[in-house]
Amino acid sequence: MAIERTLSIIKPDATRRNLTGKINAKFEEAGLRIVAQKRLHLSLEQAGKFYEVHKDRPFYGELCEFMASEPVVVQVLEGEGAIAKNREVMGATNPANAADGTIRKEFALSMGENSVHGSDAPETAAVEISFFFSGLEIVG
Ligand code: RTP
Ligand code: MG
Repeated sequence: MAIERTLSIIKPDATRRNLTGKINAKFEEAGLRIVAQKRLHLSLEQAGKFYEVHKDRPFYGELCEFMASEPVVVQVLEGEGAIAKNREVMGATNPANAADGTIRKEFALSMGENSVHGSDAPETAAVEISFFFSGLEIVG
């Protein structure tokens, strides 16, 4: 399988509870390398732009407000099949359905406050990585 890069976000419910290191350990244990990382406090406008694909969904307003409520950690993860592997390590969107050992099973509070974001396909990964990082900031 090819080496891929994917965009990951450690969401405000996790940064608030000081879980950045524990979540990063899950990525590294799964063979994903953190090749770029920074902590940001998104504005409501930035969160809205990042989640624009969801703008017609009923949870859009709540999602954007949550993502702008407290700092996030944005990161690029690299590895073999990194996009699918990261989704596997994250677990299902709703923590009640997440498999044992996944980040969301262990740490998520609810469907909204679910601790992590991960790109869902190669096309979205490319767009989402360039939303936050320049090529110079990614060191593989
Ligand atoms: P993400 O984009 O954050 O990695 O999560 P995902 O692919 O598993 O889920 P997606 O369908 O893309 O939804 C994006 C985020 O919106 C929030 N959400 N809330 N209240 C609700 O019904 C609801 N549905 C989705 C979650 O925070 C989800 O991660
Ligand atoms: Mg998604």
